[in-house]
Amino acid sequence: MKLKINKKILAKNEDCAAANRKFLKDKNILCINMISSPGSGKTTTLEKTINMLKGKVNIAVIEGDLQTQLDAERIRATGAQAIQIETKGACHLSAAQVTNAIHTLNIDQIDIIIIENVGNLVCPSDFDLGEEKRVVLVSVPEGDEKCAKYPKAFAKADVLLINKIDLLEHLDFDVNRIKKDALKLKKDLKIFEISAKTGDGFEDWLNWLTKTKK
Ligand SMILES: Nc1nc2c(ncn2[C@@H]2O[C@H](COP(=O)(O)OP(=O)(O)O)[C@@H](O)[C@H]2O)c(=O)[nH]1
Ligand SMILES: [Mg+2]
Ligand SMILES: [Zn+2]
Repeated sequence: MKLKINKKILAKNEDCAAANRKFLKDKNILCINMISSPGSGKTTTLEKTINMLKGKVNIAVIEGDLQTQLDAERIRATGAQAIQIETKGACHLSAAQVTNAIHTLNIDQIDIIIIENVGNLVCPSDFDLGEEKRVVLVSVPEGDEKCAKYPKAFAKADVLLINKIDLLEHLDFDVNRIKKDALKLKKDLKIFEISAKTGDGFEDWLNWLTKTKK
């Protein structure tokens, strides 16, 4: 019974995601779904990305959190548009919530919409939001076993961002291990090592982003 209901929910979500994808494609907007654990640095990475591309690429953000408008406020402080979805307890975003958010944004001047999903490496992987590309982010303090433990998040991603590399010298985090594990799950995964704090490694990530937009 439970399985049947889950299948139905996922099928309905797929329809909605397909409609989002078509709508954004017609408007020539690149949409990215960003997935990671809480605190790994999604919002900080987005702030840095927006600031570094200012005047060149216009980015809007859809924020997902259980509650509060805090992340949307951080993004707005950069000058970019941000819509906050408060899921009121749900641990992932659904495509229908994203549809509403897209229609709340002023999308006339937007090149890229980045969705910061609810901090969770588990069920967001199962919910297509209508994105063109999926980015999974892992940070150094979380440990290098994340791919092994949460394979689906990596197998379905196009990009892996390894964040907080400024902390590598303080922690036992084997970058090669996580890269090897990730590439086993997805052989053409693009991997960038970054520090959202210092801006290290951003050049390659931003190049990928701007190239993918074209
Ligand atoms: N040292 C260091 N701290 C970072 C980096 N990126 C984010 N942080 C810190 O990690 C914490 C969580 O960041 P946040 O962007 O809110 O994570 P989110 O929950 O994934 O959106 C904050 O205290 C950030 O300042 C980084 O590259 N290096
Ligand atoms: Mg955040
Ligand atoms: Zn969930």
